[in-house]
Amino acid sequence: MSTAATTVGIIGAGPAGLLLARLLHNAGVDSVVLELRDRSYVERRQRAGILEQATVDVLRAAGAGERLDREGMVHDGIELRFDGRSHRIGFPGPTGGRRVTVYAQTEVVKDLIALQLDQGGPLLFGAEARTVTGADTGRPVVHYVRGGEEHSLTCDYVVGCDGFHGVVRDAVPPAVRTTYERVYPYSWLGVLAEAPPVYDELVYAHSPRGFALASMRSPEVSRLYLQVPAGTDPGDWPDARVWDELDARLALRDDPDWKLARGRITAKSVLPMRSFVTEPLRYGRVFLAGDAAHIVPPTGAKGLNLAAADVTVLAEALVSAARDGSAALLDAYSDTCLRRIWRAEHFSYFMTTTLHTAPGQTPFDTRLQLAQLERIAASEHAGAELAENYTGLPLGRAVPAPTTRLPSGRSPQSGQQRPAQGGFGP
Ligand code: RFL
Ligand code: PHB
Repeated sequence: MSTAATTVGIIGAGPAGLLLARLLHNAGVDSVVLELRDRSYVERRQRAGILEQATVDVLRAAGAGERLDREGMVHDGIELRFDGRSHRIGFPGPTGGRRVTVYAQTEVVKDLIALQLDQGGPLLFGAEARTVTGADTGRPVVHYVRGGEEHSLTCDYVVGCDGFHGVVRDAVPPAVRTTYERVYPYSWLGVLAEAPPVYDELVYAHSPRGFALASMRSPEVSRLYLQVPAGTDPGDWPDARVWDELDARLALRDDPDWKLARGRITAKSVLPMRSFVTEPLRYGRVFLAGDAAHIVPPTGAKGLNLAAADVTVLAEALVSAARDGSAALLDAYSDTCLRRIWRAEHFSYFMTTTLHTAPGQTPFDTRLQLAQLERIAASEHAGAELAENYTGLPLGRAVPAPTTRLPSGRSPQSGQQRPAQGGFGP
């Protein structure tokens, strides 16, 4: 059994933990990252593909933007396909110039791991956190196992970036914790294919056969998703069935001969869909960030971006506490992030329930979905609402804290202003 100490103990080397470690390192605050899996597993896990403008900006500001700027594909809109027709929703016009970037989570993680190993503090792979004790004391302790041996890490602060199945959430006593959850009755079958993208932007398709999404990883590689029943075995989906179903769900009325370009499928998996939030994001000196605190169904492309937003806010708060002993930003962390989180929860739920076909869905339900999609396609205002949510709120102006409205429409001088962001944000 060995013991060590650090300022910030970070559990999990996904995007949340790695970006937090990087931001702290840049500000001169030391940390140790403990990661259950080995490096190649973490670097290969196929997940998100879309980075909001604010996520790109924070990665750049953190010194992790070099390859992203070279290889990321900037997109100015998406295509909604329903009733056999395409409708483009443009982003920069209604959002004051915001766009999204297609750059896979695998690449973000590779870039951050390389920087951490080269310049940052310790990043220990194969280190499984078991428990965190003393959350409500001045020195919480992480108990972990590595190489079959037990170790402990004493910290000023512990941050659970250990994803939905992590253990740090359990350091928050049930009596102070509230969780909100919705499990959807369908999953996504996701494939990676050596085939050029369907179109130069992402296509989100509503069809009588269920939802389909055509995304991409590069000009030569497609990332494609199909709605399937919850509990589907990927073995029931041989490659030809995947392609046929994509052709059927993405079909265009005016071009009945249109088909996807097919290629070798190199990965295939089924992903359950869930919405989940635990509140608060802090107990004593233990904090939660990213998927450890909240899950969204992937239809809104929000999970990775929320994780980046959480740790951007948290890094600034930890630096302020470590440098000046000021607890104000740490005290505000949970409320600050929860406003953005609930906005993203709503958008992800909205995108999911508007585009998927639920078991037992009635023709009435389908007509309502199509009416909503038509409204988004036809109305500048409804399109702008989607564009604003999809491209994400700028960091630092997440969702403004509620202020009392004066009769004149101006905020009171003493209104609850969110503490100024700065330092890490754009
Ligand atoms: P992660 O990435 O799950 O990382 C958690 C890390 O913690 C480790 N861990 C432990 N380490 C030590 N001790 C323990 N006891 C531990 N328990 C766990 C794990 O091994 C892991 O390395 O969480 P993080 O960092 O919060 O990042 C969240 C994102 O990964 C996630 O929200 C996104 O991938 C969600 N998501 C998307 N988000 C977007 O913003 N845009 C997208 O386009 C998008 N597409 C997606 C997605 C998620 C998907 N899946 C697989 C659900 C598409 C899909 C298909
Ligand atoms: C992806 O490229 O993996 C991706 C894109 C958009 C989503 C979800 C996943 O909404």
